[in-house]
Amino acid sequence: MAQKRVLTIQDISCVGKCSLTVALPILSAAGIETSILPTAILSTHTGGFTGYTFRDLTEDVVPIAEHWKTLDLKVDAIYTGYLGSEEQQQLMADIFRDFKGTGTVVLVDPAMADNGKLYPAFDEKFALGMRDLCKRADIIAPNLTEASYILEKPYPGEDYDQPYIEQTLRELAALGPAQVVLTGVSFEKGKLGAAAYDRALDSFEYYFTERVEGYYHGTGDIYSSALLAGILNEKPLADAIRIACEFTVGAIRRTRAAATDPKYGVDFEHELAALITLLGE
Ligand code: PXL
Repeated sequence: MAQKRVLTIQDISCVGKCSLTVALPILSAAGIETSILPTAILSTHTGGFTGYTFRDLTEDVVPIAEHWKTLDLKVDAIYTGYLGSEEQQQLMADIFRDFKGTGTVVLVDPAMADNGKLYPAFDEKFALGMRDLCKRADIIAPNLTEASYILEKPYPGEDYDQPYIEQTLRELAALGPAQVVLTGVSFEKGKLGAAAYDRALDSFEYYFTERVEGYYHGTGDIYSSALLAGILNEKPLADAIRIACEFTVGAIRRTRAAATDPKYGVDFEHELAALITLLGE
């Protein structure tokens, strides 16, 4: 079988594992060739660190893509995460047009917010740009905060039920994506997981694991990378969300047990062997 290739478009945070520094190793471990387009270079991610540098790479996007167009580059998936500017959100439409072939899956993780708040670099206008990008995706993977910004609904905090989640999933799918995976969903104290909706089948899937106390940076990016690894390894959506949940919580559990500072990211490296096993089952 031909090796699959992903093009992933996110920032490089030099310290504090997230975005490209987790997507690359996870997709590689899953046997997927991973091409990258860095959106910005930061000394650290923007959550929990202060004084970080931020070099916006927007002006490099078009020349890089123009060069690739001379290569007849084929990709099985395009996966966007943390973007550096509103202009980049618009440039992604051109990237999707130029590199999306038959069968290419476009996954948009609207990495811009968590816990009811936008990340420091972003405002409401950026959030609406992310909504527009989600319209062009096949699969989106927001958390509940991002879903609220995209749909311009109040953030429900922990005050929601299954009908609310299913309505939210349907509203997100109505924007365009055929499949929606909502992360950080909990209906029961001590449990946390993901809810997914497949528009063509009009079906919902859920998967929960134990909730580990604390806030762990970069876990949304780890989740989306593992989700895409599952999808490209031909897993049905229900299996892909389960594998991504188990992988992510495994990394969180290890990090909690080691009591390391969670802003540096979670120990997903020691879970890669387990991920490979889950993908091979
Ligand atoms: O994990 C999401 C993320 C990615 N990239 C940067 C971030 C964050 C979250 O804070 O700051 C630069």
